[in-house]
Amino acid sequence: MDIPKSHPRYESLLKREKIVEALDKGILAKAGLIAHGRGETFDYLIGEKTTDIALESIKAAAALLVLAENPVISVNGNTVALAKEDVVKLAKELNGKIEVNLFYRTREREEKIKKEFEKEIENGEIRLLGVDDANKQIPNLDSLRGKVSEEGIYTADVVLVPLEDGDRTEALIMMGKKVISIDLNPLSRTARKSTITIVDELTRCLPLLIKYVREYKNKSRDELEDIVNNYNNKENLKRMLNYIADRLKSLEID
Ligand code: PTJ
Repeated sequence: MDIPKSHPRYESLLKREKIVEALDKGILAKAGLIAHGRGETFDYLIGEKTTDIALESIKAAAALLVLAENPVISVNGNTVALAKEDVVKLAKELNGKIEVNLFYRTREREEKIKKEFEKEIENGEIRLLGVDDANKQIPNLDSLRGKVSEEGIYTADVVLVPLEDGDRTEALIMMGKKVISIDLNPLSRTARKSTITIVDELTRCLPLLIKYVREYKNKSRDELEDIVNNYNNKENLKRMLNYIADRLKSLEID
C-alpha cells in the first residue's frame, strides 16, 4: 500500500505495513499483531517520543553492552519485521552475535528469519545462532523459548531482549545473566524483571543505542561501571509510570 508521506500518522502506518508484510511472509507470529497493537497503545500514552527517562536506560544499556564479554541480541518475529537492519548494525558494533529465539517456534519461521539475515551471514559479519544449534535448555522455562544456543544465550553474560512476553527474562536472571529489555509497557513482567528496561519504541531507541555504544567504546571501564552502577531500574520504571500519569492529567482535548 502507498502511504502518503503527508499522512499525520505516516510513521505508525509504515510500521503496521512492515508488520503485516512480515505476517504474509511467514516471519511474524499471528500473536505478533496483537503485541504490536499493545505497543502502539503504550506509545500513545508515552507521547510517541523517547523520554529523558528512557534515554537514561539507553545509556546504561549501552555501557553494559560495551562492558559485556559475550553479549547476545535475541530476536523474535516482531523485531525482525521492524528493525532487522538496526539489529545487524548493533551486532556489528558488538561481537556479531544474534540469536533467533521464538515463543511460537516453528522450523518454517526459523528458516524464514534466517533467510532475512542471509547477506550478513555470508559476509561473515554476523553469527546467526539459535536456528540449527538450539541444543541447550534454559532451566525453569517450559516454553519453546527455553531452547537456546550454547554459543549464544546459554553462555552469554548480557542478553538484549527486544519486545517479548515475560516468561524468559526471569529465567535468564536466575541463570546469573544481565538482561536488557526494550518494552513500551513499563508494567510488563519483562520490564519489571530486567536488569535494565528501555521503555521506548524499538525502532526509535535502537539508533540511539547504537550511537551510545559507539561513543562509549572510548570510555574507560571505570566510567562505564559508574554509569551502570548509578542506574536503578525500579526507580526508572516508577519515574516512567509517573511521567505517563502526569502527562495524561495535563492533556487537553481540543
Ligand atoms: O516471534 P515470537 O514467536 O517469539 O512471538 C513474539 C510475540 C511478540 C508475539 C510474543 O513475545 C508476545 O506475545 O509478546 P507480548 O506478550 O505481546 O509482549 C510484547 C511486548 O512488547 C508488550 O509489552 C508490548 O507493549 C511491547 N511492544 C510491542 N511493540 C513494541 C513493543 N515495545 C517496544 N517497541 C515496539 N515496537
